Amino acid sequence: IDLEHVQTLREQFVDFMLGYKFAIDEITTKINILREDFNSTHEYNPIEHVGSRLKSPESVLEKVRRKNYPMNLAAIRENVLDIAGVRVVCSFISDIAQIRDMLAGQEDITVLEERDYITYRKPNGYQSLHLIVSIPVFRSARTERIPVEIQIRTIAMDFWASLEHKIYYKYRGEVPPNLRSDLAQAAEVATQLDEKMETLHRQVDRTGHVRTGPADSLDLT
Ligand code: 0O2
Repeated sequence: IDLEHVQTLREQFVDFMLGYKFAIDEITTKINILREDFNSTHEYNPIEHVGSRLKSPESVLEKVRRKNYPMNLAAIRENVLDIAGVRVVCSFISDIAQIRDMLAGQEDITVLEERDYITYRKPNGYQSLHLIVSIPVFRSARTERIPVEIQIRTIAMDFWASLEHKIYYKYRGEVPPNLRSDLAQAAEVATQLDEKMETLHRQVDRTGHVRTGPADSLDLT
Protein backbone atom coordinates (compact mmCIF):
# COMPACT_ATOMS: atom_id res chain seq x y z
CA ILE A 1 0.00 0.00 0.00
CA ASP A 2 1.24 3.47 -0.93
CA LEU A 3 0.72 5.24 2.39
CA GLU A 4 1.50 8.62 0.95
CA HIS A 5 -1.24 8.15 -1.64
CA VAL A 6 -3.72 7.10 1.05
CA GLN A 7 -2.81 10.19 3.06
CA THR A 8 -3.39 12.44 0.01
CA LEU A 9 -6.79 10.82 -0.66
CA ARG A 10 -7.75 11.33 2.96
CA GLU A 11 -6.82 15.00 2.87
CA GLN A 12 -8.76 15.50 -0.37
CA PHE A 13 -11.83 13.89 1.15
CA VAL A 14 -11.64 16.01 4.31
CA ASP A 15 -11.33 19.13 2.14
CA PHE A 16 -14.26 17.95 -0.02
CA MET A 17 -16.47 17.50 3.07
CA LEU A 18 -15.48 20.95 4.36
CA GLY A 19 -17.16 22.52 1.30
CA TYR A 20 -20.48 20.95 2.44
CA LYS A 21 -20.05 22.32 5.93
CA PHE A 22 -19.59 25.80 4.42
CA ALA A 23 -22.67 25.30 2.23
CA ILE A 24 -24.71 24.49 5.35
CA ASP A 25 -23.36 27.68 6.95
CA GLU A 26 -24.41 29.72 3.90
CA ILE A 27 -27.97 28.32 3.80
CA THR A 28 -28.38 28.56 7.57
CA THR A 29 -27.32 32.22 7.44
CA LYS A 30 -29.87 32.90 4.70
CA ILE A 31 -32.65 31.36 6.78
CA ASN A 32 -31.57 33.22 9.91
CA ILE A 33 -31.58 36.48 7.93
CA LEU A 34 -35.16 35.80 6.82
CA ARG A 35 -36.14 34.98 10.37
CA GLU A 36 -34.57 38.12 11.84
CA ASP A 37 -36.03 40.23 9.05
CA PHE A 38 -39.53 38.91 9.72
CA ASN A 39 -39.08 39.65 13.41
CA SER A 40 -37.78 43.17 12.94
CA THR A 41 -40.54 44.20 10.58
CA HIS A 42 -42.97 42.93 13.26
CA GLU A 43 -44.50 40.69 10.72
CA TYR A 44 -45.54 37.27 11.74
CA ASN A 45 -42.51 34.93 11.66
CA PRO A 46 -43.15 31.67 9.79
CA ILE A 47 -39.88 30.00 10.87
CA GLU A 48 -40.17 27.95 14.06
CA HIS A 49 -36.71 26.43 14.03
CA VAL A 50 -33.81 25.52 11.81
CA GLY A 51 -31.55 22.49 12.06
CA SER A 52 -28.79 21.02 9.99
CA ARG A 53 -26.67 17.95 9.64
CA LEU A 54 -23.59 16.98 7.70
CA LYS A 55 -23.60 13.36 6.58
CA SER A 56 -20.75 11.45 8.19
CA PRO A 57 -17.91 10.34 5.88
CA GLU A 58 -18.88 6.71 6.67
CA SER A 59 -22.48 7.15 5.57
CA VAL A 60 -21.42 9.06 2.42
CA LEU A 61 -19.19 6.12 1.45
CA GLU A 62 -21.86 3.59 2.46
CA LYS A 63 -24.37 5.33 0.13
CA VAL A 64 -21.86 5.37 -2.75
CA ARG A 65 -21.38 1.63 -2.33
CA ARG A 66 -25.07 0.85 -1.87
CA LYS A 67 -26.08 2.81 -4.98
CA ASN A 68 -23.08 1.62 -7.02
CA TYR A 69 -21.84 5.12 -7.82
CA PRO A 70 -18.23 5.49 -9.03
CA MET A 71 -15.89 5.98 -6.08
CA ASN A 72 -14.41 9.37 -6.91
CA LEU A 73 -15.06 12.89 -5.63
CA ALA A 74 -16.58 14.24 -8.88
CA ALA A 75 -19.08 11.38 -9.01
CA ILE A 76 -19.91 11.77 -5.32
CA ARG A 77 -20.51 15.51 -5.83
CA GLU A 78 -22.84 14.73 -8.72
CA ASN A 79 -24.74 11.80 -7.23
CA VAL A 80 -24.93 12.13 -3.46
CA LEU A 81 -27.06 15.21 -3.05
CA ASP A 82 -27.88 14.98 0.63
CA ILE A 83 -24.41 15.30 2.17
CA ALA A 84 -25.42 18.74 3.42
CA GLY A 85 -28.90 18.84 4.95
CA VAL A 86 -30.85 21.77 6.37
CA ARG A 87 -34.29 21.47 7.91
CA VAL A 88 -36.72 24.37 8.30
CA VAL A 89 -39.69 23.80 10.59
CA CYS A 90 -42.67 26.11 10.12
CA SER A 91 -45.89 26.67 12.04
CA PHE A 92 -48.40 26.37 9.23
CA ILE A 93 -48.74 24.50 5.93
CA SER A 94 -48.97 27.78 4.00
CA ASP A 95 -45.59 28.87 5.43
CA ILE A 96 -43.87 26.06 3.56
CA ALA A 97 -44.47 27.50 0.09
CA GLN A 98 -43.56 30.96 1.36
CA ILE A 99 -40.17 29.81 2.66
CA ARG A 100 -39.61 27.76 -0.48
CA ASP A 101 -40.25 30.78 -2.72
CA MET A 102 -38.05 33.07 -0.64
CA LEU A 103 -35.11 30.68 -0.91
CA ALA A 104 -35.65 29.58 -4.51
CA GLY A 105 -35.92 33.22 -5.58
CA GLN A 106 -32.46 34.16 -4.31
CA GLU A 107 -29.97 34.91 -7.08
CA ASP A 108 -27.19 32.63 -5.87
CA ILE A 109 -29.48 29.65 -5.28
CA THR A 110 -30.27 27.18 -8.07
CA VAL A 111 -33.02 24.62 -7.49
CA LEU A 112 -31.78 21.31 -8.89
CA GLU A 113 -34.69 19.15 -7.76
CA GLU A 114 -37.90 19.43 -5.83
CA ARG A 115 -39.80 16.62 -4.15
CA ASP A 116 -43.20 17.40 -2.83
CA TYR A 117 -44.01 14.72 -0.27
CA ILE A 118 -46.85 16.90 1.01
CA THR A 119 -48.99 16.75 -2.12
CA TYR A 120 -47.73 13.21 -2.68
CA ARG A 121 -47.34 11.79 0.81
CA LYS A 122 -45.08 8.75 1.09
CA PRO A 123 -46.94 5.44 1.66
CA ASN A 124 -45.70 5.29 5.29
CA GLY A 125 -47.17 8.77 5.95
CA TYR A 126 -44.01 10.87 5.61
CA GLN A 127 -44.66 14.50 4.61
CA SER A 128 -42.15 17.26 3.79
CA LEU A 129 -41.11 19.47 0.94
CA HIS A 130 -37.59 18.61 -0.20
CA LEU A 131 -35.53 21.02 -2.27
CA ILE A 132 -32.14 20.12 -3.61
CA VAL A 133 -30.42 23.41 -4.28
CA SER A 134 -26.90 24.35 -5.20
CA ILE A 135 -25.08 27.32 -3.77
CA PRO A 136 -21.66 28.82 -4.51
CA VAL A 137 -19.11 28.55 -1.74
CA PHE A 138 -16.17 30.93 -2.03
CA ARG A 139 -13.09 29.06 -0.81
CA SER A 140 -9.61 30.55 -0.48
CA ALA A 141 -8.39 28.94 -3.68
CA ARG A 142 -11.56 28.45 -5.73
CA THR A 143 -15.34 28.68 -5.90
CA GLU A 144 -17.36 25.49 -5.60
CA ARG A 145 -21.06 24.96 -6.27
CA ILE A 146 -22.31 22.67 -3.54
CA PRO A 147 -25.66 20.85 -3.40
CA VAL A 148 -27.73 21.10 -0.21
CA GLU A 149 -30.93 19.24 0.64
CA ILE A 150 -33.42 21.57 2.30
CA GLN A 151 -36.37 19.91 4.04
CA ILE A 152 -39.30 22.19 4.84
CA ARG A 153 -42.12 20.90 7.02
CA THR A 154 -44.60 21.87 9.75
CA ILE A 155 -44.14 21.16 13.46
CA ALA A 156 -46.67 18.31 13.21
CA MET A 157 -44.89 16.75 10.21
CA ASP A 158 -41.56 17.11 12.00
CA PHE A 159 -42.92 15.51 15.18
CA TRP A 160 -44.19 12.56 13.16
CA ALA A 161 -40.96 12.18 11.12
CA SER A 162 -38.67 12.21 14.14
CA LEU A 163 -40.63 9.46 15.88
CA GLU A 164 -40.92 7.40 12.68
CA HIS A 165 -37.15 7.76 12.15
CA LYS A 166 -36.48 6.37 15.65
CA ILE A 167 -38.90 3.47 15.16
CA TYR A 168 -37.43 2.71 11.73
CA TYR A 169 -33.92 2.52 13.15
CA LYS A 170 -35.00 0.55 16.19
CA TYR A 171 -36.45 -2.14 13.91
CA ARG A 172 -33.66 -1.72 11.35
CA GLY A 173 -36.16 -0.96 8.60
CA GLU A 174 -38.43 -3.93 9.39
CA VAL A 175 -41.24 -2.09 11.20
CA PRO A 176 -43.95 -4.56 12.36
CA PRO A 177 -47.30 -4.19 10.49
CA ASN A 178 -49.29 -3.00 13.53
CA LEU A 179 -46.79 -0.21 14.21
CA ARG A 180 -46.78 0.67 10.52
CA SER A 181 -50.52 1.11 10.47
CA ASP A 182 -50.46 3.12 13.72
CA LEU A 183 -47.84 5.39 12.18
CA ALA A 184 -49.96 5.86 9.06
CA GLN A 185 -52.92 6.76 11.28
CA ALA A 186 -50.80 9.21 13.28
CA ALA A 187 -49.74 10.86 9.99
CA GLU A 188 -53.40 11.31 9.12
CA VAL A 189 -54.05 12.93 12.52
CA ALA A 190 -51.04 15.21 11.98
CA THR A 191 -52.51 16.32 8.65
CA GLN A 192 -55.87 17.02 10.26
CA LEU A 193 -54.17 19.07 12.97
CA ASP A 194 -52.21 21.04 10.36
CA GLU A 195 -55.39 21.75 8.43
CA LYS A 196 -57.24 22.83 11.56
CA MET A 197 -54.37 25.11 12.63
CA GLU A 198 -54.26 26.62 9.13
CA THR A 199 -57.98 27.44 9.31
CA LEU A 200 -57.54 29.05 12.72
CA HIS A 201 -54.49 30.96 11.52
CA ARG A 202 -56.39 32.38 8.56
CA GLN A 203 -59.02 33.77 10.87
CA VAL A 204 -56.53 35.73 12.91
CA ASP A 205 -54.86 38.63 11.14
CA ARG A 206 -51.25 39.71 11.59
CA THR A 207 -52.00 41.95 14.53
CA GLY A 208 -53.62 39.10 16.36
CA HIS A 209 -57.15 40.36 15.86
CA VAL A 210 -59.85 37.89 15.14
CA ARG A 211 -61.37 38.41 11.73
CA THR A 212 -65.09 38.80 11.88
CA GLY A 213 -66.77 37.30 8.91
CA PRO A 214 -69.70 35.22 7.89
CA ALA A 215 -70.13 31.47 8.06
CA ASP A 216 -67.24 29.59 9.64
CA SER A 217 -65.58 32.44 11.51
CA LEU A 218 -64.35 31.66 15.01
CA ASP A 219 -64.77 33.83 18.07
CA LEU A 220 -61.55 33.61 20.06
CA THR A 221 -62.28 36.45 22.47
P1 0O2 B 1 -31.10 11.19 7.76
O1 0O2 B 1 -30.90 10.41 9.00
O2 0O2 B 1 -32.09 12.28 7.90
O3 0O2 B 1 -29.84 11.61 7.09
P2 0O2 B 1 -31.92 8.34 -0.72
O4 0O2 B 1 -31.29 9.44 0.09
O5 0O2 B 1 -31.43 8.28 -2.15
O6 0O2 B 1 -31.94 7.00 -0.04
P3 0O2 B 1 -33.93 9.85 -1.76
O7 0O2 B 1 -35.19 9.33 -2.38
O8 0O2 B 1 -32.87 10.41 -2.63
O9 0O2 B 1 -33.38 8.73 -0.83
O10 0O2 B 1 -34.22 10.97 -0.77
P4 0O2 B 1 -35.56 11.43 -0.08
O11 0O2 B 1 -36.64 10.41 -0.14
O12 0O2 B 1 -35.86 12.77 -0.65
O13 0O2 B 1 -35.18 11.48 1.45
C1 0O2 B 1 -34.00 11.91 1.98
C2 0O2 B 1 -34.19 12.32 3.44
O14 0O2 B 1 -35.54 12.66 3.69
C3 0O2 B 1 -33.88 11.23 4.44
O15 0O2 B 1 -32.52 11.25 4.71
C4 0O2 B 1 -34.71 11.65 5.65
O16 0O2 B 1 -34.11 12.73 6.34
C5 0O2 B 1 -35.96 12.19 4.97
N1 0O2 B 1 -36.95 11.12 4.76
C6 0O2 B 1 -37.33 10.59 3.59
N2 0O2 B 1 -38.26 9.65 3.77
C7 0O2 B 1 -38.48 9.57 5.09
C8 0O2 B 1 -39.35 8.77 5.88
O17 0O2 B 1 -40.10 7.93 5.40
N3 0O2 B 1 -39.31 8.97 7.22
C9 0O2 B 1 -38.49 9.88 7.80
N4 0O2 B 1 -38.53 10.00 9.13
N5 0O2 B 1 -37.63 10.65 7.08
C10 0O2 B 1 -37.65 10.50 5.74
P5 0O2 B 1 -31.75 9.98 5.28
O18 0O2 B 1 -30.37 10.10 4.76
O19 0O2 B 1 -32.52 8.73 4.98
O20 0O2 B 1 -31.80 10.12 6.81
